[in-house]
Amino acid sequence: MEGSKDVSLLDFWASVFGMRVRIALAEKGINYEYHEESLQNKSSLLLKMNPVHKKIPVLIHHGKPVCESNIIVQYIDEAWNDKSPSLLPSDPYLRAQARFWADFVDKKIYEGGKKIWMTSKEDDQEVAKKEFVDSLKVLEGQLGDKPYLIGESFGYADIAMIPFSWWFNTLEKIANINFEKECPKLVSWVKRCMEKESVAKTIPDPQKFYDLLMGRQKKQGH
Ligand code: GS8
Repeated sequence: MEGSKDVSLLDFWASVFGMRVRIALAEKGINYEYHEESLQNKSSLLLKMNPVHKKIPVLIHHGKPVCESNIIVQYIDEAWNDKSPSLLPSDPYLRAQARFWADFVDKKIYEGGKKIWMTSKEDDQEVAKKEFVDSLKVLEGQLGDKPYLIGESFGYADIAMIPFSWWFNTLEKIANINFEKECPKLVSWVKRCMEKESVAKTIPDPQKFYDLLMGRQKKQGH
């Protein structure tokens, strides 16, 4: 039996990337030691374990680091392949599909969402908002009438995307996006995912994202 000392996670509570890893570990029922990092004052352990990017999350298994959230989730699935559920499908084509959509989330949803509050000009914000909503609609097209992004079970692509739903409430307030109207099936998918304990206990209260963003903007003088 592996003790929790063999597995540690360097993370930051508000990180959507860290949340992916926390959800995957919870899905597999893996015990681990959680280390909260300060991103303004990174620990020497983080700098040693992720010297390339110096970013969280980092999973440390038997003293060896694994970096980059989506890579960590794949590692968890492979290193604990004896534990159910499998996060990636067994069919190679479906595995490729799952990876494609997780990559889409990084490129379009993360980048697109961030742009909405990073751009100060109103016109640019409108463009960013449209791009973001369009990307959500593309994702909703992939979902179709399936319960989860790749099929019948919650897995890798869902784990890549679900942490971003933490932003929705704030984007409704600051950018006037009506998610229920724009992408109702995706909203139902969020609710379905939230019924999983692994997800519900990982995604913080939406108000906390609003407070974080407002605090940050105040500091930057917006
Ligand atoms: C992104 C991790 C990341 O941006 C992944 O793990 O998927 N592609 C990576 N981590 C941020 C915190 S979350 O916004 C981070 O550690 N930033 C510290 C820094 O940039 O110095």
